[in-house]
Formats: sequence, C-alpha cells, structure tokens
Amino acid sequence: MNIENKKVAIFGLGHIGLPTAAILASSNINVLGADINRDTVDNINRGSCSFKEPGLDKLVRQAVENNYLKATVNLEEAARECQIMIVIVPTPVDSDNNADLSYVISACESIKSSLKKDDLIIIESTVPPETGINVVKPLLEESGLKCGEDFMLAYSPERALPNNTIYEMTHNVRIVGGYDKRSADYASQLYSHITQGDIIQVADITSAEMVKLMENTYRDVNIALSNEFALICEKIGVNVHEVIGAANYHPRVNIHSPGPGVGGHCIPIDPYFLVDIADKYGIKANIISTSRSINSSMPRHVVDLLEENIDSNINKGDYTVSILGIAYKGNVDDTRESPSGDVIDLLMGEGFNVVAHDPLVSSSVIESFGISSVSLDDALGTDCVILMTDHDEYKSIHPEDITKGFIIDTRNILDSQKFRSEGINFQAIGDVNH
Ligand code: SAJ
Repeated sequence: MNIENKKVAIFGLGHIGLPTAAILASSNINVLGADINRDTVDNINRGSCSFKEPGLDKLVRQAVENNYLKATVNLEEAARECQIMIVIVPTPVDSDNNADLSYVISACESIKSSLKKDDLIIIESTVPPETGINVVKPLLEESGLKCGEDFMLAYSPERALPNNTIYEMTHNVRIVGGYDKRSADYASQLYSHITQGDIIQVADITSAEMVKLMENTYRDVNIALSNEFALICEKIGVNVHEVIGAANYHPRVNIHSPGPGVGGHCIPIDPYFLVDIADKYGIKANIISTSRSINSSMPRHVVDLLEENIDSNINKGDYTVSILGIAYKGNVDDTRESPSGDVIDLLMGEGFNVVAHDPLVSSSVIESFGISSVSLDDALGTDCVILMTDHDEYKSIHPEDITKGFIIDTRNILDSQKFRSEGINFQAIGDVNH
C-alpha cells in the first residue's frame, strides 16, 4: 500500500500538528489540516503560523503555495476526503489531574462519521495507557467497521523539543505501536516520509502509549531530584550547580538542572496519566507523584528566597518585584503551565507589587497574568528582580544593571561571584548567600 497517492488529515494544528502537516506536505503528500480554531486555519491558508518555531513559517508558506497543504475548521470534511488521519490534539488534565480526552474523542467522532475501508488512524496525542484500545477503537467501531479487518489503528508518540521541532521531527527515532502488523507497517511507512531516523515498532498500541509517558515522567522525576539536591545544598552552603556539574562528569550520571518549577504542556501533565493508571490497578506511584509535588512546590521556594532576604516589616504594597520571563523555559514564547504564573500569583497573594518582562511574550499575554508588562530597564530597577526564564537575552545582565541591588537567579544563568563581588544581594536556587 503506497502512501504517495493517499491524502492525510491532521487533526490539531498546534506546536506538533502544524509542523507534522508541513513536513508531510513538503514531501509532496497531500495534507488537509483540521482545527477548531478559525484564526489558526485562516493563518495557515494565508501561508503563516500562529506561533514562533524556527523554520516553520517557511515550510508552511511553501507547502500552501505548492497546494500540498490546506486547512479547514470542518473536521468531518477532513475525515471524508482523507484516507490517513493523524490525531494530534491536546490532552490537558482537569482540576483533579485526570486526563481530559475530550479533544481526542471529538476528533475521533468526526473520523467515525466518515470512516472508510482501509483508512489508517494514528493517535499522536499523549494519552493514558490503554486509551487506544479502550476508548478510540470501540468509538471508531461504532461506525460498523471493524478495527484490523476494515480500518487500521496505530499510536506514535510525538517527540520534538519546542524551538527545535523541525530538526527533531525530521531526525528523531519514531516509535510505532499498531493494533496489528498491517497497521504498524502502514504507519511506519508514513513516518518514513517524516523522519530520517529509525522507526521502531513496539508490540502494540498500549506499549507505544507507555513509551511517551515514560520519557516525560523520567524527565519530571529527574528534575525533581535535582530540585531536592538544590534544597539540601542551600542548607549546607554548597553551590548545587557546581556539584551537579562535577557529578555529571561520571559517565553514567546525568543529573538535571534545578529550577523554579516545571512548565510546558507535557512534562508537568503526563506523569499524572501514569499515577492514574497505577491507581486504577491498585499501585501507588509514589516516586512519580512525589516528584510532581516537589516540582510544584518550587515556585513557593522562590518566594521564600525573596522573603528570607527582606525585612518582614516592610509594606509589601510599596515593594515592587519584577519577573524576568513569563515563558515556561528559555527562548520559547509558550507560557503554558509556566512556573512564572505560580510565582506571580503567590507574590500578589502576599501583597507585593509585581511587574514582568519577557522578550518573546506579548505585553497583552503578560498583562493577562494581572500584572504590568515593563521594559527590561524598568524591570531591572525594581526592589527585587526574579529571573524566572533562561532566555538568552538575560545572560548579558550585569551587576550595575541591578540598581536596587537584589536579584534572585532561578536558572543559574548569571555568575553569582561576579554579582556578589559587586555588593549585589544575589540569591539563587541551590546557591544562597548566607
Ligand atoms: N526543566 C528544568 N530542569 C531541567 C530541564 C527542564 O527545570 O533540567 C524545566 C524547563 O524549564 C521547563 C520544563 O522543565 O519549565 C519542561 O522543559 P523540557 O525541556 O523538559 O520539556 P518540553 O515540554 O519543552 O519538551 C519535552 C521533551 N520531552 C523530553 O525531553 C523527554 C520533548 O521531547 C517532548 O516532545 C515534549 O516534552 C512533549 O511534547 O512531550
């Protein structure tokens, strides 16, 4: 079965869906992108993107100009016109940290309405294990068609680092799990048009779902371990960054970097899917849930570092704190689950006056956090500067820029000795100045 003369529908045109659509279209495969967001669809049909990702603008513009990529808000139309459907919609967690599968289910309902013999459906969205078998398969079979016999079903986790998505998507190894061998082989053939990397087939859909969750949970747990090391180092007066650097010379040690918390739409969310499934089978996922608690407590620790270094009798309403960086990590414009939001809420809850700067996030998005967006100069002139995001622009901050003499570097991108030797009160996670 050759892919070339098939049309591919991509459900969800976000940070992963749109690059996937553009990369496939740039290999001369007809792609119809489907998204519920009218602005996203209109932007794409004009040949542009709604978010920053190096190289993506050009890829989308060329694909649209060459008529290999179109976008629509009509999900049923996409399902009707295409033979291969890839679902890459968000799977957030609800207030109880349970997976919200409503977007996946909605996309599959649209696919079900026009499901045809020999269609291939691939889920890429990060989902709890057993979602493919227990939710997607029975839903699609409501069409009357049988999974395996009539249509094919596979799962392939997306793995692409934001800000390097195009390269990673076209080079990373791809994992594929199929309902049956035909599904896995057909999906593997599709991904050979996306990545130059190896395509690894695992036993089944559930195995592939588990791979993704283990990758991101591994990261969350290791970030939590580095944060716990930082809390210990603060008490014993050791610079955690120096000792992590030294420990990582060991050939089999890879300690991650402590920080102000864990943001993004994946790492802080995916571990809960494993906690849930473990709970369903009576297993307490202690390491995974404890790691989540540690990482979620780091914004409070940042505010503690501030309060431990000011006179507790000050009038907090007259004390201005600036937040450098609203994005969840350096050199991206994405603010989803950003620890900066948690620190802002905590500071405002304590009565401080809070302002913020971010070179990549618009003033209107910054103001949506309930604070003023200010220039970098103004931000550096406040009573306390808290560096929350490791944007490259902040690496060139000098001691003389900190006019009121107090900065907290939560990302270890400034030289603590240089600032302290200039008389600056320089505090950092894992490196405090008693
Ligand atoms: N962070 C730390 N310390 C570290 C590494 C990260 O505090 O040592 C923080 C970051 O500042 C950020 C958060 O953790 O706030 C997440 O950053 P990240 O770079 O770990 O994760 P993402 O969400 O940008 O990308 C991850 C990647 N997964 C892994 O690295 C295992 C990416 O490959 C995935 O495609 C992506 O999640 C996803 O979409 O699942």
